[in-house]
Amino acid sequence: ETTPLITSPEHSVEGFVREFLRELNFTQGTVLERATTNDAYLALARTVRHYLMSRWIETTVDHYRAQPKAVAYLSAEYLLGRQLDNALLAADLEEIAAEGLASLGLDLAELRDAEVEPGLGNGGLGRLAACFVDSLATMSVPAIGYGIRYEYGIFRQRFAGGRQVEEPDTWLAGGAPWEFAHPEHAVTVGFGGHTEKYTGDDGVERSRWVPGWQVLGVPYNYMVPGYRNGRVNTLRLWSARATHAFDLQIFNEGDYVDAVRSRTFAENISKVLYPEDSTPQGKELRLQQQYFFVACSIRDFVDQLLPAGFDLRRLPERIVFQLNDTHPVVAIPELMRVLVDDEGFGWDEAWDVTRRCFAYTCHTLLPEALEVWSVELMGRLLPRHLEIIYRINEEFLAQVRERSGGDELLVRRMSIIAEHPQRAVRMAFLATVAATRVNGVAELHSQLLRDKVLADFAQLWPEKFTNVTNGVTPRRFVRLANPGLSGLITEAIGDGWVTDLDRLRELEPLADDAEFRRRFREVKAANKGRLVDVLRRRDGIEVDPGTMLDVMVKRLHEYKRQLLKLLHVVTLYDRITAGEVSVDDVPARTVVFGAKAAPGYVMAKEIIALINHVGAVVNAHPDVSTVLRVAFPANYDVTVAETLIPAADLSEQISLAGKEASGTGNMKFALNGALTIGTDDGANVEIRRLVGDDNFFLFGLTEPEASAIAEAGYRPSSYYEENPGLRRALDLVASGAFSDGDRGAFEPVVANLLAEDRFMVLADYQAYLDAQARVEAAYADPDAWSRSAVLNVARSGFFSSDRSMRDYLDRVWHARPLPG
Ligand code: 26W
Repeated sequence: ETTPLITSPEHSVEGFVREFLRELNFTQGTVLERATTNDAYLALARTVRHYLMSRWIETTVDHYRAQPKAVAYLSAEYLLGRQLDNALLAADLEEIAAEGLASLGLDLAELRDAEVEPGLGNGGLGRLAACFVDSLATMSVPAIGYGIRYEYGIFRQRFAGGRQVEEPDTWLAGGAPWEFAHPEHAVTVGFGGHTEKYTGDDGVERSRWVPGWQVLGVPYNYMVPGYRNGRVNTLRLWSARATHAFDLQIFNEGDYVDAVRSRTFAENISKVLYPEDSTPQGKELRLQQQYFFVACSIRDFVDQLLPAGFDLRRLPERIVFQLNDTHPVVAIPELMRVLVDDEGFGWDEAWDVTRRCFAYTCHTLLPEALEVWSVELMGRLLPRHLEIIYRINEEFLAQVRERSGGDELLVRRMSIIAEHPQRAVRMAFLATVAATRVNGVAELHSQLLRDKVLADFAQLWPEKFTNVTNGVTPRRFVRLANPGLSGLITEAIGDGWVTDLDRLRELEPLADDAEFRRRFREVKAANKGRLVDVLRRRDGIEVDPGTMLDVMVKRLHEYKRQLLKLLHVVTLYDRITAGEVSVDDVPARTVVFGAKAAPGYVMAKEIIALINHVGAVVNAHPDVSTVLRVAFPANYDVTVAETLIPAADLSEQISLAGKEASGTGNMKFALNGALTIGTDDGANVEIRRLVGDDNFFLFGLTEPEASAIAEAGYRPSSYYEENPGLRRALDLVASGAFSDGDRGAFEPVVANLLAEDRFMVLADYQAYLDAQARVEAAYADPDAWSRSAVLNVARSGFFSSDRSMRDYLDRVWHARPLPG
């Protein structure tokens, strides 16, 4: 039994103001007259927290009492975005807070802007994790998110001479009002050392791990409030600290300064998020991060969330660990080690339990993004885990041999251990062998996993493979990001859509209602106005809100083909400056880019520089700039997305078919009433099927077509030779027109397109331009365009992450909500 809870502060303006002033005085130690904006923001955040606290404790206690089957989401990344607005929304405090603060002469909007978003992720995979924990809380599912509390999140991007410069993200510097540190629940994790054989009391030969060094994992808890359902789940992020033993030896040797310095070695583990996306860095520190957080999480679940003396043979009844890509896959040998070495299980018994506790989601199709760890590194850092992986592999391959009648080629292909170019552990294979379920993140992606990436495994275990199409949270990406549209929707169909997004269907008839469309356009215009203000204040960029907003925001990667969008811009520039097209005949557009490049990805950084240089020339041209402008605000993040997406008219989703696993930005745009120009790739396929062909601009090669061309030998230069428009665009870039006459500046980019063009930009160029011509024609009819836009909103309810969670619950987790 727990002691009765102190009740939440009173849900009224007076109650709120009292609590806020108390926080300002007693926690911030200041008074209203002297408070800085940051003081007021911190006091506000803590005030809101108080309203959620009793729900949080009750949720935790209920879960402990009921011991239901819980979901543990294991993810190296959570790209959370700002917390304040989401907490205000969940606690139903938006109006009370605005009014209460105003009565004190404070502006909620200004305090909101003081929050630095926790950017603990790179892109799609990290943002997906944040949407999923939001949906799980809102659906009252007993769930916990586990991850890493990076001291520095994704780098801050600035441009110098158009080139990307990275700066550290000091998100904790202003204070961290949303986190709760629990050093008393720290966990010890070992690394390195060696294993030794011994004979157990039962006479059985066993192996045990003698780690060479240890670190402490300190949990930091974050609230994950459900939307007005009385539930608050937990996100638990681990921070690395040095243990005492860590430096004791050096202390004893008498070097105090060295001893203190050595502590930073341990603390480096959670220091910084790796900014590589889709290109694994085989860095030792990264494997340390991965093992660190999953070892802490498993220990935590077993020791803290299960009752004392729980029979671990029944673990699969209580938990499913969802592996967010391969980053947490070392959890599999870790659970085996805990069961076999620490708990005395037999191997088979332990394997039976382990297999039933894990499910694996793959988020990529690029072969180079499939993580491998060299046997040398794995053996040095985690020697016992390597032994366990070898044994898993041995037993698995015996099974393959038996089933295939000794097909040694197949055995080699499926081995968890790759032999070339070096002996290495293939983490995706390990995950696939162990997991109860393996899923892709959109229908096409799951199909390609079955047919290509993991085809041998799908043959062996067809029932293991499933699809769960990604989703996004409607709370953050519609209700909060687009209050205008939310108001319009709620007025029309009530507010049930916020937690039941399929109800957006009820808007369909309104697509044919001229008055509704007019109001929809009004909302879009207001959102553009909001964006104009933000870009002016934040970046000093002037955007004309009267132009079509054509937006491409996502990580910079060759497969996503920002270059294809840029070639469209260059072609428009070329046609206008050559006098082939009159500015009177093209609708005015603003092309907005937002993208960070991995710091070591040279080509991606060249592309960023090229976009900025083309943009500078286009924007400075007296004629061209009347109908075409390029805006590339630096440091695209969740906060920028929240003002950019609701303002967009056109959503660019133009990856080469078969390369983008799903995309989730595509869903956010459609839900906010932008039309998509896109390839038949990832979740675009499902978006187009749902919104209808007439309301989607499809272009480009299909996946089978692209594969066939690659197979036959792709020759990009033939497209250059045969397409005069394309030739002129590339020649223009190569001529130095965008680099003050310097012909060498972007030579590597052009040369790569002509010689290799791995992602078939040139092959899709003409189809893309034709599709953009269809966009222009459609945009010329505002009524028809807004009809399509409304239909995009009405038919995109499927892309709620609540639906993704229902699919995981049914197809993968076999768990249920536990409403309060
Ligand atoms: C370090 C190596 C590394 C890092 C990140 C390899 C792979 C990744 C991720 C899997 C990349 C990623 O974020 N994938 C994206 O996941 C989204 C959510 O499922 C999808 O919508 C995107 O299509 C996919 O690119």
